[in-house]
Amino acid sequence: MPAARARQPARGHRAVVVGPLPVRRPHRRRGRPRRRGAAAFGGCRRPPGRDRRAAGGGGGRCARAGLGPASRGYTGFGTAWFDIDNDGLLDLLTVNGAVQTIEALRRANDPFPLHQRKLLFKNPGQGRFEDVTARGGAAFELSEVGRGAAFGDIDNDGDEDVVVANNGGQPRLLINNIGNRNHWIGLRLVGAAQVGAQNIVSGSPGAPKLGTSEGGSRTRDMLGARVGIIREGGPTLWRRARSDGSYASANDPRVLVGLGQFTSVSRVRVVWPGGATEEWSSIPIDRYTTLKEGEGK
Ligand SMILES: [Ca+2]
Ligand SMILES: [Ca+2]
Ligand SMILES: [Ca+2]
Repeated sequence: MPAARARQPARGHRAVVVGPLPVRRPHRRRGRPRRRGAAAFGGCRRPPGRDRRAAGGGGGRCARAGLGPASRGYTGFGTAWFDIDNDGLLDLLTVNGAVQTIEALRRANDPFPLHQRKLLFKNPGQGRFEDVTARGGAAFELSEVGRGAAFGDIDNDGDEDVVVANNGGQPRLLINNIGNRNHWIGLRLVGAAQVGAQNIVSGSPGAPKLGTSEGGSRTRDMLGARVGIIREGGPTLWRRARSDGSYASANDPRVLVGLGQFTSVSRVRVVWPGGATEEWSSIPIDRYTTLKEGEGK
């Protein structure tokens, strides 16, 4: 069991709001579409890493996890497991939009009868997800033709934000307002011989910008590397450096891990794509740190 429980957002709290981009009225408000088509989670998968508890199990357990029935009738395009409240348990967002005309919308003479709501699921850590879409904020009141979703900490404040692309509509920037109420650790994993002399370059928001030079050489993100966050008195949290995941979208390749109320990390273990394993200690929390292949222990 973790040493301390993360704070939960108050019921009714708006977890995510639309950021600088304007909010316009939806084509039709809410309007749950008629149940048709494939369930968004018909092929439910575990999230990246080893933390089975985060997903409520593997394939075939969607119904028991509370995901299958809740997502049936939606077509998910942009999807990711991400820790919206940094409590160490991966939550789930799906950005939906149909590819076949929704008959109820067509009958209502909707000019673009493909729009669907986004869905947001909270992971309480007990193997079953909670549909918290109604508490998600203004962005979740919109019904749009969602396609891409890019996940990353766009404002470098320690929680994951989302950029949503819509077919025939405006993009949306979903700014996370609750994640950095908990502790977190941010890591950028770079390959050997691509960076300069520094072993660890820290700082938040002083983390190196993606694709920029560092120490005179161009950096390369080690996509596919797996990261274990080892905490005294708590389970190891495994994540993976990745930019893939959603349709026509690229995620922030940095690894951001919510720590809940844990105020330190014992060690960070990295399994590089080539198979080598290294560890670092004394990595600060609540900021970003760059780890270079070949300079761990
Ligand atoms: Ca969470
Ligand atoms: Ca953020
Ligand atoms: Ca934030």
